[in-house]
Amino acid sequence: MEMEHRADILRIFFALWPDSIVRRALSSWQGKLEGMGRAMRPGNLHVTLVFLGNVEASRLEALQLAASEIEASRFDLCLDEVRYWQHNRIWHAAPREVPEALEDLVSELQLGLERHGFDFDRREHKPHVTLLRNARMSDAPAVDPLFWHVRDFAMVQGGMTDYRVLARFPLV
Ligand code: 2AM
Repeated sequence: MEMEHRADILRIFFALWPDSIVRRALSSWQGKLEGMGRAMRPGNLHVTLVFLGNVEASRLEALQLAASEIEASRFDLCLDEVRYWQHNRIWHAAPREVPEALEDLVSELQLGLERHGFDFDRREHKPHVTLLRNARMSDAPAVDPLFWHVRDFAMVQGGMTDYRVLARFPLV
């Protein structure tokens, strides 16, 4: 007798995924905010580019193909501020100036996903790394600017505790 299968649904987003040096620096910024909220696991720190949410496992290959067609340039991202957002109670790291190449990458990715019939969260993109959730406000700690040489982006699966990089796509 044939078993009935429920399609696997995965929580998917595209992100800039830091190397260990950037990760360590961001984790030390979390240390400056100790006690102010729930720190994200250092291994999960990232900048979301496009958030899709639920994607059927059977469509992952098509999604990966869509992302691999993206042609976008490498860039340097300077994270130089730690800020608090009251509306979602998170402390995050952010660039004072958003590089044009980052905005281009997000637009290209959105266009590519649209072309392949994928839906995603269309709210205005505000690049940031969430450091602490369920957090309360205090004075923002001072930080030394952190230079992140962005050479690729990643397709990521969200989980209960850990995020998993499913694929990486080089920038040219
Ligand atoms: P956040 O850190 O500001 O909450 C995984 O959930 C990642 O996708 C997080 O970085 C989260 O941003 C981001 N994200 C963007 N849009 C989202 C949405 N509609 N729901 C959940 N997470 C979203």
